[in-house]
Order: sequence, then structure tokens, then C-alpha cells
Amino acid sequence: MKMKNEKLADLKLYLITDRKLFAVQCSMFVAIEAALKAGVKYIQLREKHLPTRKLLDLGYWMLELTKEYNAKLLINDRVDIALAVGADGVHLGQKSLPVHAVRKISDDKLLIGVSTHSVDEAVEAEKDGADFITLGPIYETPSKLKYGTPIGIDILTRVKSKVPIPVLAIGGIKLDKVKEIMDAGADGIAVISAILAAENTTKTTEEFLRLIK
Ligand code: TZP
Repeated sequence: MKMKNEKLADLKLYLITDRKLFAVQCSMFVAIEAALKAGVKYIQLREKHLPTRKLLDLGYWMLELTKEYNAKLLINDRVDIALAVGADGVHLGQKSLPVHAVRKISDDKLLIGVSTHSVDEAVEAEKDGADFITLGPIYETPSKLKYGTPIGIDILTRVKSKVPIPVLAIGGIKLDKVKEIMDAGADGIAVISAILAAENTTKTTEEFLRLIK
């Protein structure tokens, strides 16, 4: 456990995939590779509603890519896929298997992140043994309320005072918000569109990393 948390030191910028932002899948790989080249060290493969075998194939591809850049790959929700492809971890939602059950069936081999949306969920995830959490949506996201009502920035300070594991802010975060989020106590930032839909992926990723430090 201690080893795992030491390794989380470079969990500052967490890039989450969304194939729907791209007309073709290979463009998503190009953007992800550009972000990896620019220094992203944690990627979450979050592709909802893909048939299991397609997701498995995508998992293998993503693992090859992330390994090349010495980055970590977490799979959203699907512990079975994470174990099958040999990913570094799994990212659980509020309706996923709970952390303790994932630790049990994975023989404690996976890094475990949990999506949270309130102080109570954050405290619960930490108690259940999560390695880190995402907290949001902090702001409105491009896809509006699909991710829930924005919870605002002040909650970051409250969660940080109660939860010792890394807390990554998520939801509608663009470069101009990084400073206020880090000032509020976040350990890092999780993004989809700010990087994957950026005109210049490399520059945007580099700028995020610079501002987060
Ligand atoms: N969970 C809370 S907000 C969100 C997720 C997956 C979406 C974040 O996307 P974006 O484009 O960075 O706002």
C-alpha cells in the first residue's frame, strides 16, 4: 500500500478517454500519444457501452501505448478487463464493485481510483481503501448535466481536510481554472475535453503540467 502511494507522486494530471470526441478511433490514439509524449503519466480508459471484446482489444492497445511512455493505465469500472489486459489499475464509479471487493478479487494488484461527488462519498471511498479519488463535477462540463450538478470549488478544501489520499478535481476544467483549483487544495486534475478536444494537444498538456506544479 505504501509503495503504491509513493508511486502516486506523479498523479497530477489524469487524462480520461472519450472516443465520442473523435470521428475515427485512430485520431483518439494520436491525441493520447501526443499527451503521453507531453508528459501525462496516468490515463483512464473510459469507454462506456462498448462490447466487451472491443473494450478488451482497446485495453490491449492502450496498455501498449502507455507502457511505451512509462505511464499508467486504469480501466473504468471493468475489473475483469483491467486484470485480463494487465492494466495498472481500475477506476470505480459509485455503482461499481466497492473497493474492498476489488482488492479481494484482484489479489490487491490494482491501483484503485474512485469517482466521488460529495464529502460523504469521498470519505466513504477512502475508508473503503481507495488509493485516490476524483471529485466533481467542479464546473459545468461541455456535456452539461450528464455528470451531475456542478459542486463548485469550495468542496475541495472540505474534502482535503477529511481525506488523506490524493484528490483530483474533475469536470469542466480548462487551463484558466487550474490555479484556483490547486489553490483550493486539490492534488491534481482530471480532464477529458480540455486535452482531447484541444487544437494543440501537446501545448495544452504541457501547459496543464506546468500550471499544476
Ligand atoms: N466525471 C465528472 S465530470 C466528468 C466525469 C467523467 C467529465 C469530465 O469531462 P471534461 O470534458 O473534462 O469536463
